Amino acid sequence: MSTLPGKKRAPFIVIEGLDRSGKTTQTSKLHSRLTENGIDATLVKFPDRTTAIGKMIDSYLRSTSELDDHAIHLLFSANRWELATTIEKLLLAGTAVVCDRYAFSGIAFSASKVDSTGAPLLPFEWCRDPDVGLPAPDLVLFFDITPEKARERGGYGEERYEKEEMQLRVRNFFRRIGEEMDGEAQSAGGTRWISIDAGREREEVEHDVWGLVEPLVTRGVDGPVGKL
Ligand code: T5A
Ligand code: NA
Repeated sequence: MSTLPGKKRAPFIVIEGLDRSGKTTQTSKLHSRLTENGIDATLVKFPDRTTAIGKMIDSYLRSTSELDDHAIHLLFSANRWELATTIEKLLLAGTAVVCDRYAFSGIAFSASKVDSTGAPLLPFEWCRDPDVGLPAPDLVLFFDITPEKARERGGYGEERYEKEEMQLRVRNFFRRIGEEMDGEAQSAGGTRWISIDAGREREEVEHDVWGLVEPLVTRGVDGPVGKL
């Protein structure tokens, strides 16, 4: 049952960022802290590797299968559409949704893929299209980290995109998306995009995340769920 005042709905909060920036650590901390404070919250993660589509994504990421670049991009998006109605219903019922990666990862990673000459494989606009119409987050916390800091955390793993040059391109695309979002949010009252220095101690990052999220979940959000 919702604990929000009046006709307000709960907020949709996304934590985005580079690989090893601490998204999973902080989304799960945030979810527990909300619950401990008596606030209804659900934790969601993309890719959701448990669904049929998610299993195809998982084997692609672990390089046990090959897929056309367009096809895998559309699967990542389809994996979000599988949960779109659920997310919207939760928010309207007063349950905050905390999400570990979302459409911005979809765009930034696919747009960063290049051929052997360094030319982009997929146009930025094409990468954006399949996610148009998905529930829009009210707040995106972008976890920024340098490759040097990521390396200190045991470095990138074995998965397909966990290479330093790829991560640098992804970082630039995330910044471009953030700048565009900021402009739109100011005019249309849409998504707020806030960059967080994720290279610091866990407790410092947690403190900043809570400071941004707590007022939003307590106040609630007016109006319907936005659309990307
Ligand atoms: N992808 C994803 C797409 O291409 N398209 C899409 O549409 C989507 C949704 C897998 C890949 O898929 C791509 C992006 C990815 O390349 P994933 O499953 O989210 O995506 O990736 P994971 O491997 O699960 O997670 P990440 O590598 O992104 O790591 P996290 O979640 O950012 O970091 P976390 O919390 O697991 O922490 C990493 C390590 O650092 C430590 C942790 O204990 C852990 O060991 N750590 C810290 N150490 C020091 N200081 C801190 N502040 C720390 N915080 C955490
Ligand atoms: Na993660």
